[in-house]
Amino acid sequence: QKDPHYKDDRDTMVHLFEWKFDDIADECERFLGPMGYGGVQVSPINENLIMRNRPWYERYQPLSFKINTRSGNESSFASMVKRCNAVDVRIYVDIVVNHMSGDANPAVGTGGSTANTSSRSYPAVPFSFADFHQPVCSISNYNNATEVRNCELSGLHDLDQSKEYVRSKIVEFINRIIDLGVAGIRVDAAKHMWPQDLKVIYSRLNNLSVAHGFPAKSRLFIYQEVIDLGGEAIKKGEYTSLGRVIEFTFGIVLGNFFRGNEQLKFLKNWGNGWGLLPSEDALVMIDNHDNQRGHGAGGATILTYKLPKQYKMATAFELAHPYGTTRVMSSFNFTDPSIGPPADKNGSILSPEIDPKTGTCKNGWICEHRWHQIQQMVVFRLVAKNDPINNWWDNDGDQIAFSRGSNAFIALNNDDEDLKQSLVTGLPAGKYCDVITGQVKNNKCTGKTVEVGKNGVAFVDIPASAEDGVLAIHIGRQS
Ligand code: LM2
Ligand code: CA
Repeated sequence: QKDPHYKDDRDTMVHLFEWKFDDIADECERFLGPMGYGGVQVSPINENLIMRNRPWYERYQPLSFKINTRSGNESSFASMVKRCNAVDVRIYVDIVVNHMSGDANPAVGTGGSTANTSSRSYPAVPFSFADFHQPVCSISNYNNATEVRNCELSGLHDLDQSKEYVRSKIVEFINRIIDLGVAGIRVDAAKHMWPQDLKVIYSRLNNLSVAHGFPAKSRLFIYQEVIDLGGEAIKKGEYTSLGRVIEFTFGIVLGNFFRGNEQLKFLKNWGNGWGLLPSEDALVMIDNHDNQRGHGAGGATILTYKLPKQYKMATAFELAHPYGTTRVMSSFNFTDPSIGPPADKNGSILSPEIDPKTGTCKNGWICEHRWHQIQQMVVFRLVAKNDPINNWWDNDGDQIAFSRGSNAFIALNNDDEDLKQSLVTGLPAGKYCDVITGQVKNNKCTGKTVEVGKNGVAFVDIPASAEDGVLAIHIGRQS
C-alpha cells in the first residue's frame, strides 16, 4: 500500500487543486503523459456542502458519497480516470471520511442532496445521529489523543469509524472508485481517526482493477495526512504500517533553508535522521493547498509560487533528492486565503487557459507543474532512477552540487556570490544541455551547454543574480 503504482519508470504526482475532471483528462493527454508525470491528485470528489462565496474549503465538508462536485460528476470522473490511465498517468483521490459537514441551514450539496446537520441527518448516504461520535465535543487539546480523534475538528461532524455501518459506507465508496480505476487515495485528516479503525477499513478494500490495467493483486496506494511536527499526542509513526504518511516537516525545513535562513551545505545528509520518516514511508512536497495559504500547521517558512526563485530552487532540490515519493503543487492565484478557484458568476469553475507560446496557464491558474524548471526536474528525477547521491560538493556555505549515480547532476546557488567552479559531475564525457535555462529543440540546446570532460569534470556557472539558482544536466538531454 506504499507503492504509487507509477507506470514504467515514471515518478512524481501533481496536485491539480480544484481542477475539473474534463480539464484533468485533457492535461493528462496533452502534457502530463508526454512529460513523464506519474500521476495526479484530484480534490475531493464526493458531494460537498455549497458554502456562501464558494471557498475552496467547502470541498472538505461532505454531504454524501455521490461523485458530484464542481469538478464534475461520476461519468466525467470515470472518463477522466480512463483517459489518464490510457496515457500512463495514475489518479489519486483526496478522501474525506473523518467527518461530514459542519452546521449549515439550509444544507444543500453540489449534487442537490440536503441534510439536517444539527441533528446529524445526512439522508443521501444515509448517516444519522448514531453514526457520529458522542458525546459531541470539540478539539482543543492536541495532547489528548482521544479528544483529537473523537471530537469535532472545527465543528465538522465527526464520524465514528469504530461502527460497522460507518466502516461499510466508507469501504463501499472507496471500492467504487477502485473499480473505476484509481491507483490510490490521500486520506484527509487521518490523524483524527484511530489507526485500528483505518486498518480494518483498508483491509476490506478491493485489489486495484485489472480491467483498468493494474497487475493482479495490486493494492491501493495510501498516503495519510498526519501533521506531526513533534510535541503532540499523535505520532506519524502510528500510521506507517498502514501506508505512507505525508511528511510535513520536509517542506517546513526546506522552506527555511531556501529562504536563506540556513546554509545549504547542511543538507549534505538530508533525509533519514532529520526527524523525518524513513524515506519509504514518506510522501513529500514543498507546499500543499493548506499550508500555502496559512491553513493547517507550520505555514511560516513554507515557500509557494509567490516567491518563485526560492520556490523553484526548493522544488528542484526536492525532485533531485532521492528521499520520499514526491508531489508537486499546482495552484490557482489567491490573496484572500478563503477564495475558491477561478469561476464564472454562476460559480462554475473555469478551465485553465494555456498560452500556446509559453505553455503556461492564464486566467487565474498558476500551473506550477508547467513551469519549465519544475517540469524539467520531474524528468530529471525519472532519469536519476534509484541511484544514490554521489559527488557531493559545497563551498562551505550556500552553494551545493551532487550527482545521482552517473545519470544526473545538479548544482544550486543560494549565495550572494556567483558560483563559478569546476566540479565532478559523475556523468560520462559529452555535451549536456542545462534543462533549467533551456531545452533541446531540433537537436540544439536553447540554454547553457555544459561540457563534461573525460574525467567527469565540468565548469559550472550560476551567477548570484541569475533568474534561477539551479543548473541541472542528465543523460537524457545531451546536445
Ligand atoms: C484537512 N486536513 O486534515 C484538509 O487538508 C483541510 O484543508 C481541511 O480544512 C481539514 N482537514 C478538514 O477536512 C479545511 C479548512 C478549514 C475549513 C474546513 C472545512 O482548512 O478552514 O473549515 O476545510 O471546510 C471551515 C471554516 C471554519 C469552520 C468550519 C466548519 O474555516 O472556521 O469552523 O469550516 O464550518 C467553524
Ligand atoms: Ca475523528
